[in-house]
Amino acid sequence: MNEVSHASLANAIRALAMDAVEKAQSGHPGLPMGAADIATVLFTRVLKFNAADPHWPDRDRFVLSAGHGSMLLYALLHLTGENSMTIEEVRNFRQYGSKTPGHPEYGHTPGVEVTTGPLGQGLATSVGLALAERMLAAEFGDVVDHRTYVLASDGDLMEGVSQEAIAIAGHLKLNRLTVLWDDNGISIDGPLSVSDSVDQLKRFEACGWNASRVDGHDPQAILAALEAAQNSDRPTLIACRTVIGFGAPKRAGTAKAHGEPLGAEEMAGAKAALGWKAEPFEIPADILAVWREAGARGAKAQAQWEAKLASLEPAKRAEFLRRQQGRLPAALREVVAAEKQRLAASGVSIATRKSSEAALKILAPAVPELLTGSADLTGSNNTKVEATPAISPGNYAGRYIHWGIREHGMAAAVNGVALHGGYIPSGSTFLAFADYCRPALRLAALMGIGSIEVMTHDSIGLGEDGPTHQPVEHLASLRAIPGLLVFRPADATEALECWQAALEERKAPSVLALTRQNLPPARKSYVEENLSARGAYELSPASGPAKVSLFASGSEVEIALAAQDILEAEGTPTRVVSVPCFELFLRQDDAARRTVIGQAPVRVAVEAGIAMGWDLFLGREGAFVGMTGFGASAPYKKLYEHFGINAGAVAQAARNGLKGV
Ligand SMILES: Cc1ncc(C[n+]2csc(CCOP(=O)(O)OP(=O)(O)O)c2C)c(N)n1
Ligand SMILES: [Mg+2]
Repeated sequence: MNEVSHASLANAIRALAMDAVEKAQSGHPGLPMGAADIATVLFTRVLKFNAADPHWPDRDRFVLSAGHGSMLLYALLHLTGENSMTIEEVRNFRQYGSKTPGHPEYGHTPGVEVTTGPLGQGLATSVGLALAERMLAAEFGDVVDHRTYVLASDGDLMEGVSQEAIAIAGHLKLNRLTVLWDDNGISIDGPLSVSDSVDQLKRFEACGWNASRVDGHDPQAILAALEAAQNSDRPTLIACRTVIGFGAPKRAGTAKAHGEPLGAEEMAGAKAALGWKAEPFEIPADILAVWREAGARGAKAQAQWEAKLASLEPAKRAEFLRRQQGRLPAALREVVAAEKQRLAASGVSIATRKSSEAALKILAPAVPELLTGSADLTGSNNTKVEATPAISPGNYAGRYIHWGIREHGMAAAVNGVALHGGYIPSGSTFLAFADYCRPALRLAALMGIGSIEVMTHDSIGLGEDGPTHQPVEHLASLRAIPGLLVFRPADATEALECWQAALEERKAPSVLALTRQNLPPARKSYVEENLSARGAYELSPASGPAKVSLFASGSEVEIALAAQDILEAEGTPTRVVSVPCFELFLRQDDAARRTVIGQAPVRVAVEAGIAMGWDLFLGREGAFVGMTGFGASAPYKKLYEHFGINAGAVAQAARNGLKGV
């Protein structure tokens, strides 16, 4: 039946993009018009997908890293027949509540694999998608057998995170990852030559990739390059030379095509040049039919895959499905309960990075989907345990990833692994370098995915390495990201509970902030409930109706408990509230929150960080003991004294408060 030309298929994308941007009077027509030929070849000839089931686990992943070109993706979803992407949705481009927001949003629009828009993130996240596919295949065999395709723009390749991403992908030989570069030589400020002269092919080759250049408007050349990529032993870059705004008489090939509506005249000129005669938002039936056929092509492959899945040995199939569906193993709660009972009796002082390692020794065998890794700080982050052997290039049977010194690339790839399904991925670094991960953490929170980052050396308590390495504003700045769970456990029991809470929370990312220095046990008796999962709870009650409430997280809980002893000895009934996670506390209902905050007239919080955010517990009257500037290089006990973060200071702050009562 295929009498419809390639050009007509591609022009359908161009027309929808022009129409939608024009109607919204906002958006980016240049990329969809320029990359329409690439996308048409990929979706009609190569990509394994079934538009009727965008969640089919063995589909190829397509990531539009250049999220500003969102209309390309929405046009593809509509044309191939993804159910929810009706023409109405396309008409409502960028309007409130539509499935067609300004940039593609995962979880909002079926068929969007990754939220993109911040340039570079999509590309870096795709490394995790491609890695998860190889690792899952190593575990489950050819029931996992798909590829990852990325459409990246100049901006994606200029962003620093792209270097981390392509370096680790090349090193790991992720040969099922293919990047199609929309090589149009244009960015917002004009020709790329105003700001860039990198030889991208050489750059990718130097990172262990195949790289070739094709005419991005020649379907045969694009297809040949995509086919060559299928047989590669390394990841592939295909530089597709394109003209931004292809077809627009005046704006094609210029920055003017990038991010504004073409206007009636230019649009009419473009449609005339392309030979597109249909009304706005109308796709001629013969053209739509071919697109829908492409969208349905994967149904057969999916049926074959279902048969393959059915023929798996039953226990393996059940495990595969459990992992795909994100259901945790029943063993998790059992091992946590047993370990908590052991810890309640143990009484040892230990750094929370070490108690996190101890937790992993229990959790990793019980939760086989848990992956760990580190950005070259394995011995400091304590995230590698016996049950998590490292993967290596070409050998993906393992559960630990040496990311190298690439925190941003790690955090983005961890998101990709989480998005892929089948794993609960975690990375690790020092908390001071959370800033290097921040764009990916923010996207994880926005996407609502359960990535985990272990961040050790969480305060001046790390000591001698000094202020470059001592987090001060980091806890506050991470807590500022909506939905991100920032855990700061106070002892071994809380560390285990925080790990459990992070594992059980599959719709929000978590950061576990852990100490370098030893901490005594704060919890001395066994409670079955995960108290840390409440976010805050009364750890130590007052001897009578409390006059003072002390709030603390992590290593400063010890200080709060010592201050409580001082105040109680002076006859002031004082309680201590441990605050392992603000965000989970905020999820409690009003009454529960009020109970934890309590009625005591004086409130003091202590944390070896800045005060920002603690008003949640302190209100306007409370006092804060913490940091107001950067740390210093010295043994940590000296630093706590120097910066006045100690039991005496907390007790004094309480006494000062009591004077005013
Ligand atoms: C991290 C980040 N910085 C800046 C932007 C704003 N921005 C959107 S597109 C773009 C560059 C456009 O050039 P290119 O990536 O080549 O896309 P094209 O214009 O070719 O479609 C910029 C700076 C962004 N989306 N993300
Ligand atoms: Mg460009």
